[in-house]
Amino acid sequence: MTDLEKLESETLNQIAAADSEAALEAVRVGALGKKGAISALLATLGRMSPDERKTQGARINALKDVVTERLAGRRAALEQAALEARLKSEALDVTLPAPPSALERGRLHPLSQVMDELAAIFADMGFSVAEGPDIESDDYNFTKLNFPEGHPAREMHDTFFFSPGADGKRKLLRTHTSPVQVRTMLTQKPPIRVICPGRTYRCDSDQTHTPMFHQVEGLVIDETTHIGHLKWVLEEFLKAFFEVKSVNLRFRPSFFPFTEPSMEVDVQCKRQGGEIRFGEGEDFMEILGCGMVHANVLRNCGLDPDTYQGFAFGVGIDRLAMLKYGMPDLRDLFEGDLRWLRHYGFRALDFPTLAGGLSG
Ligand code: 2NM
Repeated sequence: MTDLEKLESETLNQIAAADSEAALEAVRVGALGKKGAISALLATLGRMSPDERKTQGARINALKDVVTERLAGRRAALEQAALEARLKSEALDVTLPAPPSALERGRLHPLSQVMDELAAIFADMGFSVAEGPDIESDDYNFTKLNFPEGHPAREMHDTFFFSPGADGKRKLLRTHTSPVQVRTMLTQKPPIRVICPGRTYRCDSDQTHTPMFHQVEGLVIDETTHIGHLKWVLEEFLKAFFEVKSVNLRFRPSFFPFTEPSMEVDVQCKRQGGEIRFGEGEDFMEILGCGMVHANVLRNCGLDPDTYQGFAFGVGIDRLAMLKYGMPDLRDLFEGDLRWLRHYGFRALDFPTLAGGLSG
């Protein structure tokens, strides 16, 4: 074997054995680099005779070509192997379920859900939602609503009062959302169709009362609004809310300072094994209060009772939520227990609509 053949077989073996791009580069430098073996051979050509240079030159250049070609081939193979290894190690099983995001894990409180349902139901009947402050004046919470000074109905509300201000008047935490309706009548011209959902406060705490609770009140005022409209609205509301085909309502005469006549409404129901069904059965359950807005209230709010008349109603949202979603204890609603919320909560993006279903 000539020296050239030996150099060729050694170099090609080294190329074949190089197991990384760095090792391959070392082989290239050793053969074709400035001080490489083949470069050294090429440098000897200048000292040869023309004949010798012709034969040796051809051989050395042939060696250089074959080494260059093998280097390129090996480099391509190593790059391909590196790519395959990376694809394998970074492989992603796109059929695996994605971990739930915060948006999917979070839950809406059932009271928020019920308030969204109420907004959807009443929006469908042409009502808008009105809101007002939790801290109210005695005037808006009581006087304008026909609770005379010193009237026993004021005491019945177990009001939380603030200390008197510079004007000697006491602010209070609203005991119902009716002051929002007062504000609505004072600022809007009839026809008025609003619901007023929100927090209300009374100094009362036991199994069925919390000092803060939620109410929705409705108000409709126009020139010919009558008690038949009231009955229809309540029936449609209760059917839509409890997702039943029919409800049977019983109207009992009652008293509220702001309505005349005033009524309490019972809904027919069937109780069995801790479950309540509406629209059937022997029992009646009291569910809301309502009436035709008192002429004094209309006058106090700048409306002429000879032109306008209307109805109003009030419902406890907390009890509505408990009845619909089977929550046994009122106080759990305000505990902030995450385990309870995971059980009773609603998915944030399942917004209730009449067309798509109120409660999934
Ligand atoms: C109820 C029952 C009956 C009511 C009346 C008014 C207003 F502002 F128009 F006078 N708002 N809410 C009302 C009437 C509330 O809750 C049980």
